[in-house]
Amino acid sequence: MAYELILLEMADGIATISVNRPKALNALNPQVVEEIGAALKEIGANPEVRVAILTGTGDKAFVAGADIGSMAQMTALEAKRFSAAGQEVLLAMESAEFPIIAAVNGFALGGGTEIAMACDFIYASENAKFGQPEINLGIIPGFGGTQRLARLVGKGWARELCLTGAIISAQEAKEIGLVNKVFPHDQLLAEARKTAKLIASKGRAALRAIKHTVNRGYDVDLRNGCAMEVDAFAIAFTSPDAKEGLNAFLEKRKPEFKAGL
Ligand code: DAK
Repeated sequence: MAYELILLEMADGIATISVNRPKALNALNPQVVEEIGAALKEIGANPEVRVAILTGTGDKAFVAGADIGSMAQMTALEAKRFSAAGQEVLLAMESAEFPIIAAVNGFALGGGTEIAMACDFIYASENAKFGQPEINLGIIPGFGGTQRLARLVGKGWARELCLTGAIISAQEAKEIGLVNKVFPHDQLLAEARKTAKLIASKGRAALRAIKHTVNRGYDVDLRNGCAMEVDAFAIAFTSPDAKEGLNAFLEKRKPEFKAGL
């Protein structure tokens, strides 16, 4: 598919999706949401790709939220469709067979924080800013913000951020557990790529099993989560990668994981 509002690059086992509307601070309109969904499918169909990075173009914004101009003109039905499409894409990110790293290079507000939270973890540059300012527009988060934020940083912070609309720095976001690591602005993408490269060197079946078990297990009680892990372990164990990993250790060499399972 030809993309107009995102850039998709796939090289060395790593896909990079960049939301590309820098003049609108990469705000999400229905077309951006649709193109991200299409990109996820294209990446999933490429057996060479093991990991993805989501970022924004320009120096100022990752994603400054849902596009307020296009939202203001929506009928209730269009707003419902937009919300449903957004939720579907974010769920597709979580159930994708490859991990996704959010490289937050500037404003990640509203839908921006929400889409970052649907990634597997977040790296941010020092100038990144996070928040759920929907309350200032008289609305509430519509792409799962009330849910994912509470799960990631706890109900107290989720309530404070959603109720006040406060914007927090990358460092504060790190302190509350929203962000894993903060880097100088010009090093963010290189650092995200370094971690992506490390992940891309691992076995595909194990990557998928870990991602799915953490995500699905988080929503159930410990006993059921551990039962999911038992099944996922067995599936990963039967992959050629598991054989390679175990043999490589015994033969005192580095494993070479091919795209297994
Ligand atoms: N939408 C559309 N355009 C935006 C935008 C946005 N979210 N954010 C920035 N822009 C545009 C600005 O209008 C401006 O365009 P021009 O005037 O140059 O044409 C350009 O980007 C540069 O922005 P500023 O001139 O404002 O730049 P500043 O550095 O002065 O300020 C800022 C940066 C990020 C603090 C400010 O732009 C800002 O406050 N932006 C809005 C941030 C925001 O409130 N984001 C949350 C949006 S609400 C739902 C589904 C999802 C959602 C809700 C419902 N369903 C359908 C139910 C999610 C909602 C949200 O995300």
